Formats: sequence, structure tokens, C-alpha cells
Amino acid sequence: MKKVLFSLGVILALSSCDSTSGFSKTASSASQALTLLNSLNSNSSLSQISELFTLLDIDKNDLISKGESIGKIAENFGVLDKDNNSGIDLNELGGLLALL
Ligand SMILES: [Ca+2]
Ligand SMILES: [Ca+2]
Repeated sequence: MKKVLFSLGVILALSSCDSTSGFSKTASSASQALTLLNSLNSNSSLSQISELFTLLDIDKNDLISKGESIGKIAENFGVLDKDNNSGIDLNELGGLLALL
């Protein structure tokens, strides 16, 4: 929890001295990701999972880290991260459909 607050503080500090355009872009893809996540159900296609993955993987390292995860993905992070490498890859994210 402390770590989350710390990274939030870093994000806020960065956004206040950076131009606001970069921050609002991030905020909008985060809200897009949340909308998409909420629209998923057990019949959702892998292309929707893939779109969600792209929105969430902010640093583009092909893994969703704990910090990048939101909602049900954050809640089930340990379940989805099958190989316990502290990141959820596209295949592991597909496991989300079984939890919906
Ligand atoms: Ca990432
Ligand atoms: Ca993993």
C-alpha cells in the first residue's frame, strides 16, 4: 500500500512539472482500459483481451506489472500470474475470461 502511494506521489510530481498533455493521455488510456475491462465477459474475444493488454502495458515491456493492473486484474493478479514473474503476459491475461 505504501508503495502504491509512493508511486502515485511520483506520478503526481512528474505530471506537475511535465506538460499536462502527457498525463491526460495516460489518464484517458487508463479510463479506456477500465471501460474495456468492465465490458468484458466470458464470451469476450481474444482481440479484446489483446486491446486491453496494449492499453494497460504502459511501459510496453509486454508484461502487465502490478502497478499497471487495474480492477479485476489487480484483484486476481496472483491467480493470473501463473509463472509468478510479477508480470502478466498476454497469454496469462487470457485467463481473466475464465474468472468473469
Ligand atoms: Ca508493462
Ligand atoms: Ca507471468
